[in-house]
Amino acid sequence: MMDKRTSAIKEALKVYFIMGSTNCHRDPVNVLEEAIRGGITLFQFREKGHGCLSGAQKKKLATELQQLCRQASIPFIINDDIDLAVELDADGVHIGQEDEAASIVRKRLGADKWVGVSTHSIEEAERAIRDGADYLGLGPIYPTSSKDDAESVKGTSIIREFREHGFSIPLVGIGGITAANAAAVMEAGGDGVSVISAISRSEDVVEATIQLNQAIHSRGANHS
Ligand code: TZP
Ligand code: ICP
Ligand code: MG
Repeated sequence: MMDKRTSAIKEALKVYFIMGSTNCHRDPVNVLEEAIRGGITLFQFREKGHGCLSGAQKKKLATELQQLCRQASIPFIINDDIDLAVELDADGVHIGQEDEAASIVRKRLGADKWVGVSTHSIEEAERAIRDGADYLGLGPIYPTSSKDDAESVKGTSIIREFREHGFSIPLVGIGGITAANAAAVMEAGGDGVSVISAISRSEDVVEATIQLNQAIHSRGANHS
């Protein structure tokens, strides 16, 4: 039997929306509102890239987005910024290989918060799990234009390899995922899909989110 924490995380990873002000053509608050209406299951505030906010402005936007998540009972994760996560009492942090070790993040956040780690190899994953990660982000699965320093494209085979290796930790795919290719991520053994542009750049955010939800529940997706 899977413990309650793990099943809650797997459930939350299904439609994982990541966004910051630089990913939106319009007010990020409206974008998140619509994404919530469309049925996202988890949100990550990732304020990065050219022209991104910092200091008080970053904190203000984070607070507004967190408020929306709270109203909708959607967990609110912060990318990289552990200080901000502690200050706002966020539900968790997502870090990459170039950030603080997961063990340090875990100590700072406490046992109840969720710690996600981006990993690109079995070795990185073994370390992240040892260090107390709750879930792993795997990618880029497909080509992406949302991350300048993205690693090489991995395909869905990285998810399959992790499962074949025996990892039971929650896994989410990232990078170039859309409603058209999301089912393949689930079929390979993913617990969900995380997306930036498929939602943030969509003309119709509610509809795009509904489509992603349908895709991960479609035939061919993993129902285990
Ligand atoms: N990490 C790996 S790929 C990526 C991140 C943050 C960007 C994903 O954005 P998109 O627009 O869903 O490809
Ligand atoms: N995976 C996830 C879930 N979030 C990220 N910011 C990332 C990889 C780089
Ligand atoms: Mg990082």
